Amino acid sequence: MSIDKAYSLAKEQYAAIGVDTDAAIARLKKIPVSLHCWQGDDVRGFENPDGDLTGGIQTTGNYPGRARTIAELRADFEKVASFVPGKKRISLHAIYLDAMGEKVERNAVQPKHFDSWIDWAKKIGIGIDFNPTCFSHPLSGDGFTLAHPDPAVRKFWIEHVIACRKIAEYIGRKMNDRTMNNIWLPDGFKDIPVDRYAARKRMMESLDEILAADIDKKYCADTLESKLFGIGAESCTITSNEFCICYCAKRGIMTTLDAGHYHPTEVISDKLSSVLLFIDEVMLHVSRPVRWDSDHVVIYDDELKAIAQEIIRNRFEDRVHIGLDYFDASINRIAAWTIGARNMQRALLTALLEPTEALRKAELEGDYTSRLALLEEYKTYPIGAVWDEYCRVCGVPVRDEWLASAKQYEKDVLSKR
Ligand code: RNT
Ligand code: ZN
Repeated sequence: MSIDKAYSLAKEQYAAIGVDTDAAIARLKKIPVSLHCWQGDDVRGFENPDGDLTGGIQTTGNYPGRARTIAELRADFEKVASFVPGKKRISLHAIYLDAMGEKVERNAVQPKHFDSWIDWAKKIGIGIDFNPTCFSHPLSGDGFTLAHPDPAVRKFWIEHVIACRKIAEYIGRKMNDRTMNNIWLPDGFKDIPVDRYAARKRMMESLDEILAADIDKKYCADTLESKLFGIGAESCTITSNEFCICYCAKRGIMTTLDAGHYHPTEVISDKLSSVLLFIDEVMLHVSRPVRWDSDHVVIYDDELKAIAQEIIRNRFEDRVHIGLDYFDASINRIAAWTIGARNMQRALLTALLEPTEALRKAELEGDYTSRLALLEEYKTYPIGAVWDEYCRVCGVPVRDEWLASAKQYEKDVLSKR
């Protein structure tokens, strides 16, 4: 059946429960999703592409064809962008700098190292977000950066993160946009520490020093990402959930909720409504933890749908900034990127096709029977037909058409690397 025909039937079916599918599509088109650059090259970056990934995070797999240069990563990203509907941003890490052949120390990274990224992003019509890189470096080798007991090491990382705030501000100004500056620290103890308080106090003081730098908040929004544990930091992670939530609420900055950074039965979909009562804006790292922070490709599962529902039901799209964070090196990376990004969009659309007010009313009236019955029935409404129409109007491949194109790109480009 043609997309048109299926869409008009779906439109009718949704109209019967009070859902305007055209309005849903129009609203979805405005919600940006920040695609993480690091799916393209296994978090290596261009500072030292042959160096080891450290900081307690790991990519697994050695599928051929990863991007080895800035040009390759940009070409790959453009391919992905052509497969993913909706408004897109790219989330860059400091190690993805364009050093123009020079060796640039982390604490000396400058706005000019991102000029070529800005030009490219403008050209392809996407926004940019930023991340300091406090890992994969000799001075983070013993597992500590901003909370390091040695003041000289702390100073180095404080300088790096301040440099990154300036870069984010510069990008925001150049692009007439607000760039998220997402700060994640790997700091933690492998084994049981004696003085957790002192380490966390050092972290707090370093962050305070970083935030004291004069940066225009109009262009740069700082956000701090917590974590439960990392490989090699199993016994105590300094920037734990409690640390970050308290810090961000008290200091008035954003916080980042990464779907893989909590105990296995905790979900970030349940955290948003609490956090947003006390913190103005939140960044998400949408990921898929499998038993641990494994960063599997995001699939269209219950938690992804629940995250989208929390945003859409409460009209939080201006307060919740959606970013993706996963890295799978065991399958075609372009496909991995695309699958997760399309799923994020698909989940948002699914949430937009819900007659929320009617469900809310049932809940308020204590009619939990209707609430459950209807939620289950709506699951098999013709979401796919609306999704196909959305892809069509966005000018991206419909259904699995993108896969053949990704395979062709693999044959023509990736396999030759
Ligand atoms: C690590 C954090 C962090 C990184 C990226 C590369 O556990 O999730 O966000 O994945 O910054
Ligand atoms: Zn993350």
